[in-house]
Amino acid sequence: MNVVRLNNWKTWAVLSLGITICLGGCTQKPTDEQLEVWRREASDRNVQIMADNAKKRQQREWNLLIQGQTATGKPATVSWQELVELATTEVETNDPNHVSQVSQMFNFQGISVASLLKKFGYQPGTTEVTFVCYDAYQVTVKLQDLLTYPIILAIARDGKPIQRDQGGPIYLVFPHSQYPQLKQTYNDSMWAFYVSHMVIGTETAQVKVGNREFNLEELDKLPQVKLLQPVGYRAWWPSTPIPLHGVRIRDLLAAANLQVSDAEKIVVKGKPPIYQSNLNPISINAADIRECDLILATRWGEDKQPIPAKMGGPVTLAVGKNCKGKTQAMPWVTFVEELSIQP
Ligand SMILES: Nc1nc2c(c(=O)[nH]1)N[C@H]1C(S)=C(S)[C@@H](COP(=O)(O)O)O[C@H]1N2
Ligand SMILES: [Mo]
Repeated sequence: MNVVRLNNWKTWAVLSLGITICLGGCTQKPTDEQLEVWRREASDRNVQIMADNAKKRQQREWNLLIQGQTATGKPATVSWQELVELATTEVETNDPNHVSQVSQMFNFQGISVASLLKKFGYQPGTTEVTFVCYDAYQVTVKLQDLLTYPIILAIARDGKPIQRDQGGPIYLVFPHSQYPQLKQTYNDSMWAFYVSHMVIGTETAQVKVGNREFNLEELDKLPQVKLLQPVGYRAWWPSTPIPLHGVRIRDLLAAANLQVSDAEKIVVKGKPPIYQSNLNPISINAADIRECDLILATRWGEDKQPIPAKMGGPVTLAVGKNCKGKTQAMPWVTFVEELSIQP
């Protein structure tokens, strides 16, 4: 299987700091020197405020969601504060993604995934855990390996928080130096940056459409469609044309008694935070919903296998070849949770 990389996460990861300088409201004409001093003071203050806000935002909002086949089947949210308290495991290793000198060692500090599995439990028969990232990348690790090795969700490197452009604030780290055999199974592509969710096994399918919830049984009762084409997901799918099976979004909207006018859009929400920006939601025109194949897929392959979390399942968006323009170019959303209508 190929790792399909459609987008450059780095462009998404960059935080832009706006700097506003107050030059208005001065009645006496200041000298150029005075202006320069004020400008610098305002700018320094602004940088400080922005940095403080960024720090607060990161601590308040960067939670880790634990979902899927936990012991109770219920999801949980671990706050940043709790993560900091749980981050007691240290791993000395080099970092395949930050190689300045070949053998440079780092001291990573983080939460051992084994301790999270112990805390939240897992249902019998669970074999995998999937880490979902801010940018809609995900990696899947064998449960047995997580129980055997100190694989951690690192929140500090050499005593400092991990910067966003270094994979922080939560970076999945493997003890490569202590257990070199792990490099075979978990190479550099498995070190997941900015992890936002830990999904135990695969969730049960559940999609919110307007005010209604559809489970797999209900989705299966709607007319089933099959698409056959190369997929547009970021990673872990074959690169050859693949059969995808599911339901048309238009049939789903009708089943939920939702009418969409031409002025409205259908917003698709998936688990990864990048899909959930209010400023730039993933949306589809009403006309495209009517006229081309936009489906929520629940199975793949000739043998209609369920879509595992490893591939972004249980429910994913697929865009048919007959869709045009902006819709054709849209991301194929993984871990779909909700469809809603917006003006
Ligand atoms: N969140 C996230 N983590 C990620 C990736 C990504 O796109 N997003 N890419 C993976 C891959 S394929 C590699 S090789 C390494 C380094 O990615 P880079 O070359 O884009 O820095 O990070 C891994 N972790
Ligand atoms: Mo990669």
